[in-house]
Amino acid sequence: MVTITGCSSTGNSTATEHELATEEISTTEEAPTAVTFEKIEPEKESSDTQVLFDRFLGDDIEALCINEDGSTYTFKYSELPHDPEEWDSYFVSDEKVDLDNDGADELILSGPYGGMYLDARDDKVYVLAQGEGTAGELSYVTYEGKTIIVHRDTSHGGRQIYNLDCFNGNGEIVESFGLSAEYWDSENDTYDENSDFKFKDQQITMEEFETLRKEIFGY
Ligand SMILES: [Ca+2]
Repeated sequence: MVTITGCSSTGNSTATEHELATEEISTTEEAPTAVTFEKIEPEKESSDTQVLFDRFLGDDIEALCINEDGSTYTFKYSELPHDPEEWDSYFVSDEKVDLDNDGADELILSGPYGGMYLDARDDKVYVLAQGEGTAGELSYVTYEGKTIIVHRDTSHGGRQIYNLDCFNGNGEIVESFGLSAEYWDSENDTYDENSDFKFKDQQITMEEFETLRKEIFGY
């Protein structure tokens, strides 16, 4: 039996309702000509969140991290390593991305294993996701119109595993799924047609795996 080392990134799949997808559209016969998505007052939201991020970066407030087991811890920005000579240091990235699909950009810190994503809500700053080791490298992709947070385990032998989590603006995972190839017994450490490929817990073929990897990750 083989055990995957390192952190599991997506143990929590409790919230699986497709809230974002199902919350829509009351049908009216006379369809309006203009679509009015932009009216969700993002201005105020983004300025409020930026104030919270600035307060965190200024050490005025702490960030709160909620672990998968429900335990929590807080930390100040100054408590993270910031030595440019050290590989495990954190720095503010100038990337602006709405990582949880709520209309406001998150704060991205570059750092070890992909760094850390911070979300501001309810007058607090939360860790939305962070790099969890070489078996849980953090990144994000856009897939089917949503920003999806990825933890990948692709730098070790025997497997290529991607865990994908779609968050909502409350820090909840609304959809969690995986894409993987496993080839633990492969002598040259590559997969072939007989390897074990899965997408969303379903067995798929090598060709389907490669098509999905290309579609989601671009390679
Ligand atoms: Ca957001």
